[in-house]
Amino acid sequence: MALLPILQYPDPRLLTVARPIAEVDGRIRQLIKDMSETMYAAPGVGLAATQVDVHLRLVIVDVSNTRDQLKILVNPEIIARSGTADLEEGCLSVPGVYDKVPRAQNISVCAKDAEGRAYQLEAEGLLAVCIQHEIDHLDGKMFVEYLSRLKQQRILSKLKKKQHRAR
Ligand code: K1U
Ligand code: ZN
Repeated sequence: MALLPILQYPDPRLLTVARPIAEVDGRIRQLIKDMSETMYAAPGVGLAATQVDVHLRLVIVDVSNTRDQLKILVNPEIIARSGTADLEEGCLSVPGVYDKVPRAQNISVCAKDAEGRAYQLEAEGLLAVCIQHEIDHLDGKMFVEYLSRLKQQRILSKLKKKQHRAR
């Protein structure tokens, strides 16, 4: 079992734009295994490779109550969006902060699975919000960037104090 360290905001590595995955090979499948163990242990409902300091376009999500509906999205691309979601989101890289940000309620996303097979997923609600949040991570964008300057400053000062105390 490999639990990977999750980068904590404002670590500048979280701003890196991830590269597409050329081939889904054994190394990527091992990364998927390690990321899923890390996400379930956190616990979280999603994780982007960026958050474990691997700058490749890979996202995993599981929003099920039973925690057995893992979805793997290699090189995900949103091809359609509709509606407006009204959900608070959180982030394993910004612990203790929850807020609403503008997201589509429904999305269609193209991706590859752990065998490198292309598929299309129709997602709504929390699953759709989570996938949008994770793809933002791959593009080096943090959900707090959607919040007001004042909120961002408060979050930064709270997390910096917390990180200082943990040293
Ligand atoms: O990307 C991440 O940092 C993971 C994040 C994903 C997310 C959650 C909610 C809305 C959008 C994106 C989390 O998983 S935060 C933790 C969390 O929300 C949760 C954890 C356990 C059970 C249920 C929710
Ligand atoms: Zn996050």
